[in-house]
Amino acid sequence: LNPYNLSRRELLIAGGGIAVTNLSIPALAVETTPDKLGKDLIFRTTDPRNGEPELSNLVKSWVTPTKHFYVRSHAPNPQIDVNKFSLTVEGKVRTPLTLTMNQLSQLPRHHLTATLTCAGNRRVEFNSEGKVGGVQWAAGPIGNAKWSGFALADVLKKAEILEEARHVWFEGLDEIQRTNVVIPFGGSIPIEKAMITGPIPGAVLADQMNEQPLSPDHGYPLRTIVPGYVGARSVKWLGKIVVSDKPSPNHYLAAAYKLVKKTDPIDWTESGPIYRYPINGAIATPDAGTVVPAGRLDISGYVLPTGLRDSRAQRIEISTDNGINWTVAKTTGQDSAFCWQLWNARVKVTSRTNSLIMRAFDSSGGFMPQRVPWNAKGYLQNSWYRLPITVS
Ligand SMILES: Nc1nc2c(c(=O)[nH]1)N[C@H]1C(S)=C(S)[C@@H](COP(=O)(O)O)O[C@H]1N2
Ligand SMILES: [Mo]
Repeated sequence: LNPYNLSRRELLIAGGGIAVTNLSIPALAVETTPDKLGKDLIFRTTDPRNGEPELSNLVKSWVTPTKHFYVRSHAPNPQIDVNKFSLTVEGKVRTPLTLTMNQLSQLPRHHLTATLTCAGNRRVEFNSEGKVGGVQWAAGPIGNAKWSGFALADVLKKAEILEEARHVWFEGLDEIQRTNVVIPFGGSIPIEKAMITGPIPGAVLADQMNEQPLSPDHGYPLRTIVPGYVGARSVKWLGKIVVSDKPSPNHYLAAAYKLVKKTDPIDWTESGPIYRYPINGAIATPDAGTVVPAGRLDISGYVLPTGLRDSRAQRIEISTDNGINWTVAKTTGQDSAFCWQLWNARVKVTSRTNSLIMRAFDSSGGFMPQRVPWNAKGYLQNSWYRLPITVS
């Protein structure tokens, strides 16, 4: 009855055997104090910093406050002196560039709200079929923030890309210790995505999050934001852009972030890198393991439609009887491109209810399937979200 790998302490907080008597009040959020870097998260690892918010905190607002926005880092935050900082643009370009923050600021500024989600969101749910590697994420490594910065396309136009350009590589200024080498985090996106202009560019070089300069955890002073793609493509502490005819050879594009079954090298070669994220969602309140009386129960959560410009959440459904009957939930946030939606529903639970199930559909044909095949790295877990509860 504990598929979310919650610690005993978290379970006590979640249920504690205390019946929730006032059904209109969702389970109480845990009041905690932000850490030195302003984060109010459950840290799965502290060095490097990997933390996700309590789910009840996550769905309090459509725009996620920075203190409740997950952090996923592969190495300690690099210390960057913004006065010495510059972004290099090289490779298949006519005019290689070195841009200071001041020079970048000459470009037109773009503001957009977009959801970032880790490909490992809900990873722990795979463990019942076989332990998966990586940070043991529940459903919290996702957030919707206001980003501000410069269109990657504007920078690439300035650099004048050559005919043979096919991919744009990003390289961070962090130093990740792998077995025998130290490497930066990196990745790439296809040139077609990189060159998209307009109000929501294909990629943004962001220097602000939620109307503040980026915090050290989120990539200060500059990061990529790639709407519609898994978080790993949004490289933090961005130091270098390379235009190439090939995808990035960086480990985090060429090897990690693939759906593989085993240690078979054929599997790794056959499967391509993950770019776009599929639809996903979760029930955020009440907490897993909550004890409730039979009757009406208010629940809430989030849904993220497929990472396509025109995809919107279409139908969010809840079942209290293991998927026989479904109740349609109401959305409560904004319908905006590349953004999640929040939802709530009032359902009826009976003494036979042992879990709540959530699934969703989007306008681009995406849906949360009943099951997804296990993969060794635990990526893209977007099956029906099951929340165990006890009806007293
Ligand atoms: N330089 C750098 N960029 C990075 C990472 C990293 O470890 N180093 N992690 C990536 C991953 S896996 C995710 S999910 C997002 C998380 O962004 P956040 O920490 O701002 O939430 O950043 C991506 N960009
Ligand atoms: Mo991630």
